[in-house]
Amino acid sequence: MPDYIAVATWPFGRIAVRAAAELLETGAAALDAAIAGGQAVEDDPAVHSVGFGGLANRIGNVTLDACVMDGRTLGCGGVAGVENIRHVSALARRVMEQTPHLLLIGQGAQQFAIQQGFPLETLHTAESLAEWQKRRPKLEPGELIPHPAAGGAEDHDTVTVLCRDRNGDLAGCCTTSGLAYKLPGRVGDSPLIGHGLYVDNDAGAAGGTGYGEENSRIVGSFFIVEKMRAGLAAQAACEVAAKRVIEVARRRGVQPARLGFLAIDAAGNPGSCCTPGTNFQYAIARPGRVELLKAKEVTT
Ligand code: SD4
Repeated sequence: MPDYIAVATWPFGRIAVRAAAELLETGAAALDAAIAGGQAVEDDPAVHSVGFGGLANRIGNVTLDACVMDGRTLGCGGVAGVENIRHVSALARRVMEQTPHLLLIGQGAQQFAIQQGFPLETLHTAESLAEWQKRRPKLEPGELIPHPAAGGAEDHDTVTVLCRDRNGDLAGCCTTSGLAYKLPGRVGDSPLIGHGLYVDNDAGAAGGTGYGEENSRIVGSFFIVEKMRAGLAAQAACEVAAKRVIEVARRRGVQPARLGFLAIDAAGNPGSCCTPGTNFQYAIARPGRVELLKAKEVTT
């Protein structure tokens, strides 16, 4: 029986991989474990960029994005721009399992959640409201959003959880409140299959975190999984993706955005990489140990 592995983005990924490992330890499926990991972070009000207590948009609303994917079947589902529903990873799973669709957004996603028995609740905490009041950008008329490379890491942090279970199956979950102070209606990479997350048992699993527009431009997670399918190790595949982000930024004459990539190959070997200045760390759980590791930063 192969050992399990769970990896998750950022230091708060430790919360996710601990929850995932608890299930994987008992022989649970990778999909259940990945969603349990995402949900543990959604529930933590101290994590200001995911779920309850998440970062608000330009007009002060917390709107959540999430997706899930099952590497056995390529089953997947996502939700975007969802207000007042905390467990959006579980909701994305319902989209996958209970509808013929892949992505529900905004009010439609919220109505579906209510039909599925999810409670409506405020996602703000006293702290998240105060933070929004204090830090919301004071923009000139017509000015939209600060340049991607300018946003501090505290303005965008998604939890992406990738798991391989004892059966050798892969699955993943990606959940976030998205970019802080985003324009109302903005959808990032996180709820989009292939962008924020992609998983295929035959090739590997990958996820991204950071400035979503720049990840979407290269369809980062799909890109990494396809590199693994072509024979690259998870680490090499993440490095190729980070280099591609840098190349594309050069072509566009802009600074590379802060982006981190995380992957596991079909055999469960992990890899990670980030663009300059991202300071990307990720958590990893294997039987009996949880570690926090620093991702390699690619410069050329
Ligand atoms: C987004 N990728 O909405 C998300 C935000 C984020 O680390 O990751 N952050 O663009």
